[in-house]
Order: sequence, then structure tokens, then C-alpha cells
Amino acid sequence: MFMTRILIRNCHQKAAKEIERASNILVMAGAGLSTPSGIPDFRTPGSGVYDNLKKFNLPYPEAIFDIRYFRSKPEPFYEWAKEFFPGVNYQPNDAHWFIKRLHDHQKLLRLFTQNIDGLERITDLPDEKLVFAHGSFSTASCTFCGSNADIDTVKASILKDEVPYCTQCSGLVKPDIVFFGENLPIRFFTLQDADPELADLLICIGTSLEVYPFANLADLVPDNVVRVLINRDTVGSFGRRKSDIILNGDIIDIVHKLEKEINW
Ligand code: CNA
Repeated sequence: MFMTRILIRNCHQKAAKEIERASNILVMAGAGLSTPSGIPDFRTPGSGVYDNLKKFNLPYPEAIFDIRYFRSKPEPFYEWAKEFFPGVNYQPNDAHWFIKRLHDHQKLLRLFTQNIDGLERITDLPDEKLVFAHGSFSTASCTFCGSNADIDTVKASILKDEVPYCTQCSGLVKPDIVFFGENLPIRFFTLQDADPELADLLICIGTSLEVYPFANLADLVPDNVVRVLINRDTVGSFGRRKSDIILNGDIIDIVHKLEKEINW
């Protein structure tokens, strides 16, 4: 017990030292980053999005984010979107602010996020530092003709329980978040090629690393770059490289410990 505690404390110290040393930190994040804000992740048993979808009678849980299912039955997605539209019900938590602090200390190379809740933007991280790998609610377009739609009008419709239609072709309009069956933004691929080579530390936070191609990013940083995992469980290839630092536990507890070590 005593030994375990010492080891865990040393891990936080080690990670803190790496953060102090680094000046180009690549952060990759997933739904676990936002669970402390009250937004359920996909897979945590009992509280994840997929466990809360029973009322929609979906043929399979992922259908809510499947473009083919959406075209035939868009209401479940709009009902979900009404709850999670950025800035309506949820606010950034201390882990989002920890990433902002990395930027304030000129240490953040980029934050690649799978999250579509937009909480990173609310911390005022500049767009140039952000990659919304699975899109975001900041723009919207027609799923039929691709025309851009005014996001404020789309938001107003969704909040009023009205299905938004395209003004050009009457097709279904949705915010530009990436559904299963749709391509990731080009910005993701461009920076996925460039950033790993520039990074001098990788921090992976709150993701099961089960969704590709996003999950690949963790393996694209060169072997000599230390990788820090902040997550309840050990995921992906973490632990396979000798220099990996694995911080298992609650994200908020961990970032508080790191900030204390760094004296932020
Ligand atoms: P996931 O598969 O649900 O994994 C989340 C991971 O975070 C799991 O390993 C959890 O154990 C861990 N975790 C959750 N809460 C905590 C916590 N408080 N402390 C420590 N660890 C925690 O989610 P991924 O992001 O890996 O999956 C990718 C999907 C989820 C993407 O397509 C996202 O768009 C999608 N998603 C996004 C949101 C959002 O925008 N907030 C919410 C739900 C799903």
C-alpha cells in the first residue's frame, strides 16, 4: 500500500516535470474531459450517452450519430443536440482550464479534441490551437446539397423542437459534427501529419482511444517523445513504451495534483 502510494506520487511528479520541461505539448482529448462538466461520455456504464438513449428506441445505440439513420429519422439527434448545444447548459471544468493554462504558459502546440461540446472554445483557446476532429456546433450545413446554413437559425430551430431544413433544397440541415459514415475535417488530417513531429510531449486525456483515425495520433509521436495518459483506465497502446507515464484516476483530481506540483 505504502509502496503503491509512493509510486503514484512519483508518477505525478514525473508528469509535472515533463510539463515544466516541454514547450510544444500535443494534447488529445475525448468525452472524459467533459464528464466533470456533467456531459456524459459514450461508454461509462450507467451514465454514458449510449445507456441514456433507451427512450429513443434506436435500432442500435450508435444510430443516433449515424448519417443514414439520421436521414430517415432525425428527431433523436435533434433532441440530443438540444441538450448539448454549446454554451446552453454546460461550462468548462478545471481540466479544460488546465489545458488553457498550458497555452497561457506558451506550452500548447495543439489540442486535438473528439468532443463536440465546444467547451474548449469557451475557455478562449484560439482557434489556431484547436482541432475539432469530429467537427463542431460552430457551423451547420445541408446534409443533401451541402449548402452552408446559418448556425444561429439552426440553433434556434433545434431549441424550439423544430427540424431545420435547407433554404436552397429543403434537405435536412445539421450542425457540422462528424457522424459515423462522414469524413473528418481536412484540418485534422493536415495537422495529424505535421504536429506529431513537432511535439515534445503528448498528453492524452479522457478518451477510450477506440475511435479511429483519431486514436492513431497517440502512436504517431516519435518514440523519444514522452506520452502522459490521464484517464480512469489504461487505454490504447499506453504502457507499451518505456517512457509512458500513466496517471489513472479521476481527471479533475489528477489535474489538481499536477497543477500543485507545477505550482500553478
Ligand atoms: P468514450 O469512448 O466514452 O471514452 C471516455 C473515456 O474517458 C473512458 O476511458 C472513461 O473511462 C474516461 N473517463 C470518463 N470520465 C472520466 C473522469 N471523470 N476521469 C477519468 N476518466 C474518465 O469517449 P471517446 O471520446 O474516447 O469516444 C469518442 C467519441 C465520443 C467521439 O466521437 C466524441 O464525439 C464522442 N462524445 C463526445 C462528447 C462530448 O463532446 N462531450 C460526449 C459523448 C461522446
